[in-house]
Amino acid sequence: MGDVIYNPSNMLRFYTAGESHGESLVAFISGLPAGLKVDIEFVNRELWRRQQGYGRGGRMRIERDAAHIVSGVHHGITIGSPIAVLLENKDWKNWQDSLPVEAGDPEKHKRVASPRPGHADLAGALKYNFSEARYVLERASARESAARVAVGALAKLFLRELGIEVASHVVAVGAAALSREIAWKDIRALQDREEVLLACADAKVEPRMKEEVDRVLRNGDSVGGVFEVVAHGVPPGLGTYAQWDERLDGLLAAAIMSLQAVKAVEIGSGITAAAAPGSAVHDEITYAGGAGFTSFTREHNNAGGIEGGVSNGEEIRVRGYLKPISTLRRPLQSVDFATREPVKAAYERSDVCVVPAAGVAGEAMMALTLARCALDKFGGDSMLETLRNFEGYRQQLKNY
Ligand code: EPS
Repeated sequence: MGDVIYNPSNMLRFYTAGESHGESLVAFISGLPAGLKVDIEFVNRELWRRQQGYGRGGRMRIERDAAHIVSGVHHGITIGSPIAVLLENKDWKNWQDSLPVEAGDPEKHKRVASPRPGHADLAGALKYNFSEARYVLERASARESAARVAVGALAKLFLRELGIEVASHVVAVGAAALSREIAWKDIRALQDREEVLLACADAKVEPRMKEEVDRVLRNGDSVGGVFEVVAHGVPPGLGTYAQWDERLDGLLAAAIMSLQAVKAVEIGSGITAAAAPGSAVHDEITYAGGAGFTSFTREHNNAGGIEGGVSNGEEIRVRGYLKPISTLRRPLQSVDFATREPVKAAYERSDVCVVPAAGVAGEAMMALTLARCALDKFGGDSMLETLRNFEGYRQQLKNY
């Protein structure tokens, strides 16, 4: 297996580059088999979905994200070589003088005079030895998640060939929260909405979520929340307990936790399970037939589709818990980088709620993680080979 912690895959690798107000974002993905159809409209729709949601700031009126694929795809299919995707920052034209690649005019630089509590500003400035936080926020910004969504969409197209789909919904915004589990078909249906308010599947709870956003908007504050990402149609057997860094739950937790502003990750009903007796938590097993990969069935899915670090054939459900956005219109106390005097934290145009957008980025991370594990299990340099291997495994499960 691989030699990089939390990247056990020899096959699928991806990276991003780009600053929030730089010329463009770049995403790179290597290891997708040849012969995968690339539906660029689907990729752009995913990018559009990430830009939606009530509580976004002015920046989303400037950007109109679109994927510009520059390598690895020809005649509408992957050719097995690395894929690079560019996403133009439309806002770049407003930053060319203040954030140039060349030395430029130092008078025009836009310093971030005081670090925002909760943001990477202070930790990043100390780490990289910057006298202020401009370069820190440029890369720490959640704008980067657009690049992940672009390659995540390619991972979704790959998974689709295996019959696996990934979708998300918003479980909570501030104190407004769902009190029931939402079925897959209702979560899936959210993707087709042409207007996204808070990506909540419950028509009674969504207006309460909007009220939470309205309240913080009035107060110059911000709000966090919880999104859930669900993968449907996942076969049993992705990930393994055989080695700590190959466990699917660990990989997914790291993938979701790596998203900007996520401070906790839950798999299935992991948080409430900690306070419940085992008899109420574990999902009893029956053998009743059905449409799944095997005839083993479960009454419920508290495990979130993963037992022992291995997918068990149920839906995979992972929740990301977002802290409130750290840029506040009524800023918290901080310290001036130059004078060390007490001042209010810097304020720049900002979102006040990004839970639906984070859910879309969470889908991308789930899709990339599952695609990586599927390729580790099934391999293949071409889709023909991958699908043949997958079909052989499916038959093996049927015959079990
Ligand atoms: C962000 C600050 C805001 C957000 C940005 C994330 O950017 P700006 O300062 O340019 O208004 O809009 O999110 C995006 C640009 C995006 O595409 O999601 C931050 O500091 O994290």
